[in-house]
Amino acid sequence: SNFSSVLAFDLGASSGRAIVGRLDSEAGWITIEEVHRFSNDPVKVGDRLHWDILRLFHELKQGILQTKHLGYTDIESLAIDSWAVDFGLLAASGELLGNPYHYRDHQTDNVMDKVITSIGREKLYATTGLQFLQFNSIFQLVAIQQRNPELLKRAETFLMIPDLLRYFLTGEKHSEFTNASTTQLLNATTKAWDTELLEQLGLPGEILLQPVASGTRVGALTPDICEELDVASIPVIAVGEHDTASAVVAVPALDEDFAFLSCGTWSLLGTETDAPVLSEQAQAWNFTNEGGVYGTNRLLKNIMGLWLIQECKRTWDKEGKNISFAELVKLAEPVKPFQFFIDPDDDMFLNPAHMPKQIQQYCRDTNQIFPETEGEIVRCILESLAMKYRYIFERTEQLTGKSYQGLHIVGGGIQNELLCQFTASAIQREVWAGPVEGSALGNLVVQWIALGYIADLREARKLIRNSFPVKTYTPQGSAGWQEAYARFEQVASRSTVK
Ligand code: ADP
Ligand code: LRH
Repeated sequence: SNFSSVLAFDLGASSGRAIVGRLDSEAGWITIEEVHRFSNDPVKVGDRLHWDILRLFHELKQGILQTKHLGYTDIESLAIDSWAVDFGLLAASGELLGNPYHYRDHQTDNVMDKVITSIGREKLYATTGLQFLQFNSIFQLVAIQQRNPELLKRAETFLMIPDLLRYFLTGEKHSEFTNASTTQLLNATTKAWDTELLEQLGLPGEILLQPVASGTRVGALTPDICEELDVASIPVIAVGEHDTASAVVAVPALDEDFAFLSCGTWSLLGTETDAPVLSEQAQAWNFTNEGGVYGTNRLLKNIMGLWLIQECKRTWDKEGKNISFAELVKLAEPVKPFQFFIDPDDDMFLNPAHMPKQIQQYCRDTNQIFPETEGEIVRCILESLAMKYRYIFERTEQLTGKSYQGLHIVGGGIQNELLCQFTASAIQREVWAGPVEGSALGNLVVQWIALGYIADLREARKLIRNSFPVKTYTPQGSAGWQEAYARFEQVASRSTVK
């Protein structure tokens, strides 16, 4: 038949979803149905912050059950993608050792600087091509080694979050390439674990598995799981298991050269290149080179993103206010523009106890008046994010020597239309928003490429372009944004290397 159905699990830092995709290869048309959605709530125990990994595994099972209950009996494969950098450690018995840490756990505070001192900043960047973020797996491993060396001693296998959940489903242990590239332990040139770096840090290289290419079949549901869920076995594919790798697969670009913003908990802004960009300028601006599917490279920068709003919302929810994201945007809309700015990427916003107070503190520290109402705080965040997008967009153009006509935005953040409009106005180019389920779609189409239904990445992007709406935003009020950008830059220059 011309039809194929596959199942994608896309786990973001704020929520996860199971999405069935149906491809009509004759008509060149994809449809999707969200069969299950669940929140992803980190859990703090003592000083440590963890992911609730068994709950997430439970939700994967619920997703498989829901798929069956909705009548999809012809699922040809499934795949998982998730946020990057985090991992679980397995004992020799194959059992999970402890609960994986959340990348915002404070155990890595101050670890990065020590590693940089011992290895050298230039050397680390030249070797791995990765931006310095204090939570990269390399720094998490060094933090564990210092704080809880017994854990590392007992570990026999290191598995990134999607590798781990896939192992729970299939019983097979594999490391997938795109996610491995976010550890800062993979060599950007050879695409293999950098043994010299591991040795220098005294990390146990033997727990790392050689990465498999994205789009590789890596097992099937175990007989036990099939029996428990009463389903037939389903083949499992390692897609671009880093959610950002999958999101960029789904950018509906017609040109070879395009700029993208993957907009969710994080904002990842950059472009796709053929090879890592390791120039002095890229290092000075702390741009990253992450592995993509089918030999692509992502040159991009992490921007703190909608985490800032999520955390304000969580604080206000605790106070019993329960304001939805849509309502928060409505509150921000009538607020007078350009009154206060933050640099979203200041370290002080990575994981503060009280985000609204932290934002006010930043404004005080930079001699500005500060936002007080919920609407003012959200306005401050959205304008500052749009300004930071411009800052990184311009630097992306400078690094590649290319000029982009507009910016593609994918991910849950495009539901925030005020942010999309601000972004177009800030960058003075068009913004093309869609699809909203970028990572899940990227996950689905790589499964279809692996199964032989879609020829390649180019055809996949064309199919997505045909099947899902893209909304265009055009710049407005350019003089005001231009003048305000100068003030944003001045305020943000207070922050250290960004
Ligand atoms: P992740 O995959 O990182 O968990 P998503 O891509 O699902 O994140 O995006 C979630 C974000 O999208 C929320 O934090 C929120 O800011 C934004 N969002 C979701 N729904 C809406 C809405 N109706 N209006 C405005 N913003 C929204
Ligand atoms: C986005 C993301 C991003 C990483 C961060 C940890 O979900 O994968 O690409 O930097 O989470």
